[in-house]
Amino acid sequence: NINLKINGLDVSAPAGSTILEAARLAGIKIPTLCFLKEINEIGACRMCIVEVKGARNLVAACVHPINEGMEVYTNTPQLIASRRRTLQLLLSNHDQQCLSCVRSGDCELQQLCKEYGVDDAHYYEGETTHYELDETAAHMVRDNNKCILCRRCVATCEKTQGIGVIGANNRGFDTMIGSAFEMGLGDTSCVSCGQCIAVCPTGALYEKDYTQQILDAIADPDKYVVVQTAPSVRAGLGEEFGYPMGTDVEGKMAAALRRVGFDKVFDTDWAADLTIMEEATELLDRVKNGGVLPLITSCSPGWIKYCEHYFPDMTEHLSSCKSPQQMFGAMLKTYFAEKEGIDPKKIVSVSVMPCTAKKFEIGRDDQDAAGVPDVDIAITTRELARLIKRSGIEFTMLPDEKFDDPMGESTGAAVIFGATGGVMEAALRTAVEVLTGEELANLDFTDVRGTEGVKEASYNVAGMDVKVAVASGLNNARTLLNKVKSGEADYHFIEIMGCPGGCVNGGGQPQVSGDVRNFTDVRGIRASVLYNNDAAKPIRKSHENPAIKKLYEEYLGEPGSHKAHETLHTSYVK
Ligand code: HC0
Repeated sequence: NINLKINGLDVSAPAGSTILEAARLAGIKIPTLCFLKEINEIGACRMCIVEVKGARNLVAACVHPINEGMEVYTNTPQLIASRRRTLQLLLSNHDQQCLSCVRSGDCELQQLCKEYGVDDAHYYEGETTHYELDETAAHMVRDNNKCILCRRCVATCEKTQGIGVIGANNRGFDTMIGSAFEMGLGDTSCVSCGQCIAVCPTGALYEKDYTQQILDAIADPDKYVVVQTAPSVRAGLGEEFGYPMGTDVEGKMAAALRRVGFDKVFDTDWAADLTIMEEATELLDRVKNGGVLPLITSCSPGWIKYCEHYFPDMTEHLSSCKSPQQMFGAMLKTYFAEKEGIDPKKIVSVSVMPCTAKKFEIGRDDQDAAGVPDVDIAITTRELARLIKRSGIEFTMLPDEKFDDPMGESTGAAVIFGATGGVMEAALRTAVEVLTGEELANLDFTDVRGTEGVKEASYNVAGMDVKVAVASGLNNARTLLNKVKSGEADYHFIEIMGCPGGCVNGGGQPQVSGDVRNFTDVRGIRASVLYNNDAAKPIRKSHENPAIKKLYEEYLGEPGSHKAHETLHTSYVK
């Protein structure tokens, strides 16, 4: 360890730590705006500047390493004045429409202005920039009038996702974040993952909000409005209501949705079990009949779009299964509608997802099993929180309630879909039992758990070595796909999720400010909710879900049947 003094206190921190990290260990907060650990370590915003005894200039704590005997000061009057000036300068070219801003209350710039006593006065006269909103993408809006040029979004798009469709255009005062040739985001090969929104400190990036359309549909007596909730929403939503990260709010969420006024409160998890039935059947079919291997999962729409744009020669590896979101919508408007005698045209199918790419997915071709869209409106976890608040519901006072039948019944295999490796584990639980004809003694495939970007495992099943791999985050996906392409790896089955850590860390989940995110295992903590939820379930294998068995008996026949293919499968574009 290295010994130093911070604000006169003796501090000891591991060698290689930055001043920011050492201060954090000592319980001293140094403000940051641009810093994102391992992604955006550029020391550009100058909020984290500190004094180091003997140094000629102020240094950026986020990138400056500690040394033995160093003396650091983090809160001198000079530093506070400097940070105030930085904030005043940022505000001098910021639209300051805080009241109407989607981030008001959890904006990192607003928070720092409050802490440093910087108000909305106009500190500097002079020219300001004005930008049109970019609303060209299906899933989000870019408002450069609120951008502080921190470049977190740029770094995330390029490094985490390996995409890089946004960057700094122009120089000096005219610098703005945008796409090449100032194209609209919707005209680029952006995959709609929303990871840029998740890291934005201000209201410059936000999802297209559909909460009002849902309230309008609910108020319309001619509409039958049904909601489904993705696995990861229950693991994130609580954060919007003050619960600690890692709180499972499944029961309160179901209660809230009922009080918002949905006619049925169903669960995407039901359709995740259905996906496993179809996908395991497809895998076994490809293995037995010499089909294209490896089979790659198709439930993450950001990943699908990425594959179509960047690896078009690999789309034949993709499972033909629609995602659980879309399978749910397809069964809602065919099976459920027929069973209940409801005209599918009257049904408004709403999904709540931790994902922004789901807004894009609902508009893809061939996602309309009943001749109308499988899903009409996809909202994020954040929008759901707004919907609940706008409906005057005291979330924390709600009882725990259950989902409705039949499309609310699910197994432990389904809920883990939201964590990287979860779809793989769920598929293995079913495929292994089908292949061997025997019950698994242990359902936990721990090799594919955990938040590492790429995981590999091999299982001997009925005398055959089944090789699997799991990747999350698209830069990791690229690494894995290149290994497959070059022949270096010969997997049978691959799970890919577009967001690092899987859906629990999706672009539609509650935003986590930089000063928390940089020091917290957000993915692991949220994933633990799903694994605990799984462990507590009486049924933990998709093929044992009674509601899914009934669906096959009453409607679809066998997994992989003609009817299943018509309603639950799709194709891809190159
Ligand atoms: Fe996911 Fe899904 S698990 S993509 O990660 O497969 O968004 O949570 O809903 O569709 O089930 C997201 C999460 C889902 C789907 C499911 C899958």
